[in-house]
Amino acid sequence: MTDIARLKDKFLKELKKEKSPEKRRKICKKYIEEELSSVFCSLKDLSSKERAKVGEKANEFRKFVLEQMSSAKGEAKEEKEWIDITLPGEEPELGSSHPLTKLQLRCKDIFLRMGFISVEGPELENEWYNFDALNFAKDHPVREMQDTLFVKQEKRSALPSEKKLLMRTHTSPVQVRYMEKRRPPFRIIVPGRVFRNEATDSSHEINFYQLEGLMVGEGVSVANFKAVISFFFRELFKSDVDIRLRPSFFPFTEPSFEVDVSCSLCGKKGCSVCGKTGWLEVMGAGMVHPNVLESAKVDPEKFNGFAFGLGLDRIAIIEHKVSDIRLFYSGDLRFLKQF
Ligand code: FA5
Repeated sequence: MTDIARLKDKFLKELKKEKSPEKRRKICKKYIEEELSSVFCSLKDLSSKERAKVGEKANEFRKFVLEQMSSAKGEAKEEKEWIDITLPGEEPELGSSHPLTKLQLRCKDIFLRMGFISVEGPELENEWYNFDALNFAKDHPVREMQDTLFVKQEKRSALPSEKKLLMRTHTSPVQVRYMEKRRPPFRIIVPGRVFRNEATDSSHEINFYQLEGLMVGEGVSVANFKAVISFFFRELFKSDVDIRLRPSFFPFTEPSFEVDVSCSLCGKKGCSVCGKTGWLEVMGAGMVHPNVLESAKVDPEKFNGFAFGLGLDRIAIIEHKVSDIRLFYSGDLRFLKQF
């Protein structure tokens, strides 16, 4: 028996004794790095004939050890990555619509049933549509930095108001955008996100959702408005919430009013959400100002109409008895998963 044959015999015996693939891999490594390397080192002391013979056998053995080593390595990897296929699979977590999205869809559905169509407008608006076309005076305080989020622009003061950009403060600019391209009669709603530079509290956010409504035609009256919103709230709440109209002011409506809904959180007794009044202001409204119709190239002598802007977040507060508007934007799944 040659030295190499003896070495192989010893190697196989050692390998057979070891069950763990990791340990078998280590034995192979030892034979390559120690045993075989000393065989190769001793080749120089042999005659050239012997060297060729022993060298060939040693190379064959080395190849054999390397094969054993790679199969042990494969087994070790498999052992580590072992999967129990009998375990039940992990269920993927399904997302769901945000409560404000769900509410928006329900509101849309009620208005669509009354013959309104839903349209959209840009969140990045210009001063013309957001203020000028809506009859806001040039020095109206809402145009101040502390109320509105303006976009930084080079040489802004020299730009015409059509080019001065801001984050829209309400959905009303879409009234003009829509009307200027079409002829009455119109019945539209505009759901969307709006932005204000506000100090937040339990009923005020810096970004929130509105749903604008606009109905323009011949002989449209406040009575039509009351009929439309009464039907809307009845359908939405499916219960008897009280509604009241208060005189108000908006530059783009005349006359103007605020619409309040009774606070369901405190049952009209007064709480922090309704500012101790028992009522929550949910909507601004009024008859479209003739100047706005003119801005949109609609003849105010022939046509008139009503418009309203509903605060969706406030409705969600009332409906779900949520104590703070900021929870809707917190991204807290413990809160959101309840809806
Ligand atoms: C407006 O934004 C008018 N564009 C509404 C309008 C449209 C009037 C058409 C006339 C004709 P106001 O600023 O009141 O009006 O906002 C409308 C509603 O948005 C409020 O009634 C309230 O429900 C909601 N709202 C206002 N500010 C906030 C805020 N910071 N956070 C949450 N909701 C708000």
